[in-house]
Parts: sequence; C-alpha cells; structure tokens
Amino acid sequence: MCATCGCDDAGAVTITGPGQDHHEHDHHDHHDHDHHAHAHAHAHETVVLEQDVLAKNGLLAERNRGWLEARGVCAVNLMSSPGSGKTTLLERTVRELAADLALAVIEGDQETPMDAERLRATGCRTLQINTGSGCHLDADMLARALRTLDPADRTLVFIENVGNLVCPALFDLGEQHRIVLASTTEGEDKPLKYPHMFRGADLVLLTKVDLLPHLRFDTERFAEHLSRVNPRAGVLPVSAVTGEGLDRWHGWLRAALPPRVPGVPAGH
Ligand SMILES: Nc1nc2c(ncn2[C@@H]2O[C@H](COP(=O)(O)OP(=O)(O)O)[C@@H](O)[C@H]2O)c(=O)[nH]1
Ligand SMILES: [Mg+2]
Repeated sequence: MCATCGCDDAGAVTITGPGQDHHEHDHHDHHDHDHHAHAHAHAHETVVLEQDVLAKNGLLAERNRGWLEARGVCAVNLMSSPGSGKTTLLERTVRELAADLALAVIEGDQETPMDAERLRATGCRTLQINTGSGCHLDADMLARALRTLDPADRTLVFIENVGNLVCPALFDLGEQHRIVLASTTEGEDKPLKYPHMFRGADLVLLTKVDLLPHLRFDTERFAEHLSRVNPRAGVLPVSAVTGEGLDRWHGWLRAALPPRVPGVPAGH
C-alpha cells in the first residue's frame, strides 16, 4: 500500500500542458527531512498514515466529483499494469471519436512526456502529470490538472493512470468511471491476484486479443476469475491493432457522457 512504500511524500509532481511550461512543485525544500521523519513514522504508524492519506484523498475526490458534475464533464480513469496497451488504445480512440466529441487526455507517468507526446500527435489536447517516484495519481493531482485543462462542457476526459495494478486502485480521483485493462499476455489469473484493482472496475477491457492465436489464454477463464471478484463489471475484448471490439468500446464511452439537457445552453 502506498503509505507503506512511501511514494506519497517523495519527489515533486510536475504538470505539463500544451503550449505552456507549467511546473507545479508541491513539496518543500525540507523534503529530505520530511522523508526521514515519515520513514520513521512508518515503522510505528503505518496504518494511521494510510488512513489519513486516503481520507484526505477521499475529500478531494468528492470535490472533483462535484466540479466534474457541475460542468457536465465525464472523467474516465484507465488503469492497468505497464504495457497493457492504455496509450495505444487511447491513440486510436481519440482519433476515432474526435470528429464529434470534445476530448482531452491526462497522462500519468513517473517520468517522461512520452505518452503525452503520442497523444498530442493525434491532435488531442493532452496534459502530462509526472509523479516522480509516485506510483499512482491522486485526487489533488487530478484537481490541478483539471484546472489547467479547463475542459468545456460535455468534454470526455481520459485519465491514463500510472502503470500499476496495486496503488491506483486505492486512490479515488472523483472520476465517474474506472476502466481496468488487462492484456492477453498477462494471463488469466490477474483478477484473482489483484482483486482490489478489478473489484473497483466498471468495465474491464481485455486487450491485445489479436495475439490470442499465439498464446495459451482462456478468455472464459479470465471472465470467470473476474466475476469471482467483481460480478458487476463486463469484459470487453479489444485489439488496438485489428480494431476488434472498438465499436463497442466507443459506444460504451458515448453512453457514459452526461445527457444533453434540452433548452439549457452549453456551460450551464
Ligand atoms: N499486438 C498488440 N499489441 C499491442 C496492442 N496494444 C498495444 N500493443 C503494444 O503493447 C505495447 C505497450 O503498449 P502501450 O500502449 O504503450 O501500453 P501502456 O503502458 O499500457 O500505455 C506496445 O508495444 C504496443 O504496440 C494490441 O491491441 N495488440
Ligand atoms: Mg502508456
């Protein structure tokens, strides 16, 4: 858990947007001192710290939820282990939906602007959050990213979380939907091994299904493992290479957008 690994108090968070060089450092010069103090506290007060961190995050997540709802903005949090295909799927999704939907992407990674650059190449407005040593996005990072993005009414905001099947599950961002991606190359057992992550999912995308002929992966077994930890979430098999399943994925996203209210002008 995150308070245990110490990631939440280490390193500066950087938010970088299009056409700007906007750095936010939310930690103090006495960071080393703080770090040691916290490390010491971890030995004795790990549980208390975890509760404090998560309680504070929960309050900020509620604020994000209200902010998003007031603007009619839909935030979708994509989570998976590194390499499951989050960025590749997003590249294709934003290319295909950009014609008729307002879209924006928030990219979370420890280092590098690489994923944000991939998304910007599609023409989509994209912000990069670099978490330093942090292994997840939290509600405060999302709040700052949303203020920078300032998305228009009815924008669909994709959040690519830091690649990790553990810590991001604990941090409510205030997002409307949680999507967990699991690739066929990762094996059928992941829902059982990482139940917290899969339990919180509204939808599970089984990615890289174009590779199934080359793998020993039993899709039904995967679905059965998922239903044991989360009977509510459906499995949607997709391939960002062949395009299989993408119509259904895009249909799911369109349905997730808040309905237009007749007679109410945009932004109200
Ligand atoms: N065969 C296949 N490879 C994919 C697919 N989606 C992504 N990949 C590859 O998987 C690797 C990791 O993809 P990426 O989108 O960067 O994963 P992320 O770390 O979850 O963002 C890259 O080499 C992609 O080309 C897919 O649907 N099929
Ligand atoms: Mg990525």
